[in-house]
Amino acid sequence: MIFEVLTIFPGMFSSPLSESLLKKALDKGILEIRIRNLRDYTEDKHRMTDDYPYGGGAGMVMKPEPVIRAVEEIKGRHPEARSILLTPQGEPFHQKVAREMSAHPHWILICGRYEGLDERVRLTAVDREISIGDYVLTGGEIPALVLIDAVSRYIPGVLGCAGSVEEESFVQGLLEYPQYTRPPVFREMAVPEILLSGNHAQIERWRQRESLRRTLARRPDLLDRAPLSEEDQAFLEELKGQEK
Ligand code: 9D3
Repeated sequence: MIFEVLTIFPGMFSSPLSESLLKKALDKGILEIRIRNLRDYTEDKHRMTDDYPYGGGAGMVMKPEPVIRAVEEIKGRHPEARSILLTPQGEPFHQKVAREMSAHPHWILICGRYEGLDERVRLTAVDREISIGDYVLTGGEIPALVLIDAVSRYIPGVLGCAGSVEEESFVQGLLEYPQYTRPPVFREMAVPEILLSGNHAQIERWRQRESLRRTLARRPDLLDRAPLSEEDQAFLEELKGQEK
């Protein structure tokens, strides 16, 4: 999978991509990330990427030419590449979007800065617009890293064999159950007996119930969409009855 990132802050990508699983995927060659400095696509002597907004107002707007030049150059060489603009006005980013993106081999990620981007960039060079959530950031660089991280997990060979992507409880629509490791007692807090029992059927049942308990307490909205068995539903009703 190839990600081409268009940014005026290429330095923001160095350390996140030089650690952990993404670094390993880059080293293995199953992931390729090309960070492109938008200043390199300017043609004026000051290499300007922003300008004043027509109609006035605070802040600056990203000029259209460098971004459009960069996207067209990449698409000229790679006609299958698709472009995404990271913007607060975009479609909300979810696991489903990450999974869909993983089916396509070549992405161009456009990181906005300043107060926004000249509208003609959207019209000419943007295939999709994505936001990572309802909070205000300083630009699209961190959102681009979030996309790369979430999508790369779907590339075969990125995760260890331990965690098959689809197995995770979040993907099944519930929050994860509590995890424990040694020591068996820490500051008088004991690991739940059931986890030491070796009874795998009982452990599975306990974990499922803890997932349901947590999801009901913290993210009840997820329960509307989660695939729930008769037993799950009965347990949730039992929990709801215990309130007050
Ligand atoms: C002037 C009004 N601002 C809205 C409160 C405009 C604005 C433009 C650009 C505010 C923030 C940004 C920078 N953010 C992004 O480029 C961005 C973003 C975000 O801020 N939140 C969630 N997802 C994303 S994706 C790109």
